[in-house]
Amino acid sequence: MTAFPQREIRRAPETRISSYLLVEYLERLGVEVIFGLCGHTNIAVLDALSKSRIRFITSRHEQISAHSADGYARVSGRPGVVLSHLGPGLTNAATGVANAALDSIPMVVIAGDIPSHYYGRHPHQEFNLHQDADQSQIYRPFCKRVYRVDRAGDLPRVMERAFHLATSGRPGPVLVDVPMDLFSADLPVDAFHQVPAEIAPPALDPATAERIVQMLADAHRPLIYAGGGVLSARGSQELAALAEALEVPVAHSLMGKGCLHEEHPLLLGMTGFWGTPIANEKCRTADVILAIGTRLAEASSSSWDPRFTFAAPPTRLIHVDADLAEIGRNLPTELGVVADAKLALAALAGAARGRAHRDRGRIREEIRRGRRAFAEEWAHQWTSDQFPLRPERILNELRKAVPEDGFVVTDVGWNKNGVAQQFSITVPGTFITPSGLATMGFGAAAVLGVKVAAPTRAAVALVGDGGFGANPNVVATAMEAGLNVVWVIMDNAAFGTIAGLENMHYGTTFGCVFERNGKPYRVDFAAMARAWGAHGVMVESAADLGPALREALASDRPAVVQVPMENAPTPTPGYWNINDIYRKGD
Ligand SMILES: Cc1ncc(C[n+]2csc(CCOP(=O)(O)OP(=O)(O)O)c2C)c(N)n1
Repeated sequence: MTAFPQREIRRAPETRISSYLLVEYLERLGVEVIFGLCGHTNIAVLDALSKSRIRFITSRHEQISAHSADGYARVSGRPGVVLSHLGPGLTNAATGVANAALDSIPMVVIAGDIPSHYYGRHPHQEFNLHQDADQSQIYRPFCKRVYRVDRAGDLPRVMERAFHLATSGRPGPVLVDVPMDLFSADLPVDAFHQVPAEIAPPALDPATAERIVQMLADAHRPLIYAGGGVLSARGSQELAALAEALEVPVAHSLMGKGCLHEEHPLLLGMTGFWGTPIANEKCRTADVILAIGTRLAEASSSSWDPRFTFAAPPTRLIHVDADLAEIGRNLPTELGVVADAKLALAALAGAARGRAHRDRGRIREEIRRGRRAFAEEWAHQWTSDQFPLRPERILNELRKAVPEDGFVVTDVGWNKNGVAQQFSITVPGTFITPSGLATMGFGAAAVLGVKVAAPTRAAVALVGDGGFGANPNVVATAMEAGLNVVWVIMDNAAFGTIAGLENMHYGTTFGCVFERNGKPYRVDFAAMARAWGAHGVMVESAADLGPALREALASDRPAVVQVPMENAPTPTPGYWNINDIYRKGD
């Protein structure tokens, strides 16, 4: 019998619709929640999500989705994922994504775009004034990478790259822009086979660790300056071990708040414009500073003016950061190291253990006295009974009501500056704030993602009435998603921080206060919360606040506690160059 070669029978590979494969891939990557808002370009993904174990949290504004994803990422340590519609959906989300970018928060934004076959025909909701299907360009200045997917077959590879880039090195947002028809295309069932590689973060080599430890040990007035990178790397224990081994005081940036227990005897506090005098003074007079996980940003560095916070030189600066581009940018740097903050601190603490160091005199006593002297300036305000309340009284009641491991999420305004300066944070990572972009509207929305990431812990947003008013429909999202967060609104009937600044320089608060017929105009946000089915209380005396907070924290619903407050400025022991710029005309 003649043996004929077997003819290969070619079958079409088994395929499925891409959006279902995409969602299964996200499940495999460990995505547990997606924040977003619907549109005709992304409902294919929504249908796939409806069949998956990934939770979808819808909001009433894409900025809320992006801030919530940001809050979720900060607490969970996983990338936040946002699903957006094209055009106005993506532009609405932009502020939240940009805020995440400037605070180095890992995020993947998946956006629908116009159908690919309408390219060049200017279809509905497309940005095309300079180029067809151009929406992804809007995200270029603040994304680590912007991907536009042109073929369905590219989607798996692009998704893998997006998660890889968002989470590795210096984390940040990545946009994946997908023509809507590609969500309904057929793909081989195994198309999404590649997952991001596990990355071993860069460590500090032993010789450099030895050199840095020796510089710190020999220094007369050494100092460690900790930034948000220490917290995102979960490096607080290693930081404490290094500081204690060499008896080196620790100051921190805004993002570094909480890097050490507030009562740690070597903790100086925050630097810069809204910092503390002792932290600014010790930084300015240090002979060696080890800055780690920080970009030495303007506000925390008193606009880099050597008279206030950092004077390098003569200070010799060592700078350890995940991002090479940050090193040497703002201050002359003697030694730069690209390393993960936790690994670097572990190596340094190991090298420092048992090491002889120069006598630090009475550094702990100096810190204690310096911190106490500044705190005494406002001590009487912490118990003030005045109504509308003093902001310090609000902080006092909040600190007593929120468990130590509860989260305090701020916005911008008195809330951010006051908490960073005066509020005790004892558990690392429980202070969440928008630093780089300082976005009004962040706090009220980010708290939702914080609660999703840590559902059993208290989550409180401390926000101004201006900031809360930017997007009050966060309450609706919290109600629908069953997120029992608390918003504490410091209500001074103004964009108070800017009103104070304008008044200081121009003698007016024009355009910065809320008025109707010449009188302060207050929105009853507590009533609004009740209208949405949430718990809402308007505080009517200083004595009301403590019980109101406890009731809100114990509530089985989201809660708004609105607190009428005096518009008083936060103390500014540092410097900000803007104050030298304003000129008043005739
Ligand atoms: C989106 C956005 N717009 C404008 C600003 C400028 N800004 C900084 S603080 C502030 C006032 C915030 O007012 P409020 O939330 O009431 O807090 P307060 O200053 O009264 O404590 C404004 C408008 C900003 N940071 N973000």
